[in-house]
Amino acid sequence: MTVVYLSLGSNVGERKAYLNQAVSLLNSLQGTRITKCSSLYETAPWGKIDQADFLNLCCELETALSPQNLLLSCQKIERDLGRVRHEHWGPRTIDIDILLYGRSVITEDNLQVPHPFMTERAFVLLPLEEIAPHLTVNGAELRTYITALDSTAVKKIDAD
Ligand code: PH2
Ligand code: MG
Ligand code: MG
Repeated sequence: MTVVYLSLGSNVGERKAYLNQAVSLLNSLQGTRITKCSSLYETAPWGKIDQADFLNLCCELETALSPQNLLLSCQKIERDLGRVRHEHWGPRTIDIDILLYGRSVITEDNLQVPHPFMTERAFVLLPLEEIAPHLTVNGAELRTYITALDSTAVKKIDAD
């Protein structure tokens, strides 16, 4: 079993429902179980800023799936939840990104781990720090990256 961290985001339609459904579908993948899930975070769009705000979360899971099979499974869940790929970094019902796969470093055409932008994105680092405060990425603690970023547009939503 490998411990994996994922980032999930939605900025179209019933955002919270899409995230909940995605987490539940991830938990039912073969040989996979969700072990931690962060709070929801309301976040301003990053990168391509002329689109609606996102809800983001991070989760931890244990899986027997290989990185490529986990990627295929995440892409199938994205399709099943109505994701249509229009434009790079554009609006989406659900996006599931593999952040970390154990301590593996993966540099394949369709999969880079650690996720190449994770250390620049407060919408990834804050929920990730909530569930895994002691993680290090590329040799540095999450806090080190967070301190260097503007996280004012990443707001934790209280559970209801
Ligand atoms: N995802 C992106 C691009 N920009 N911004 C926020 N706040 N949240 C996201 O999940 C996000 C983004 C590409 O996947
Ligand atoms: Mg993404
Ligand atoms: Mg993605």
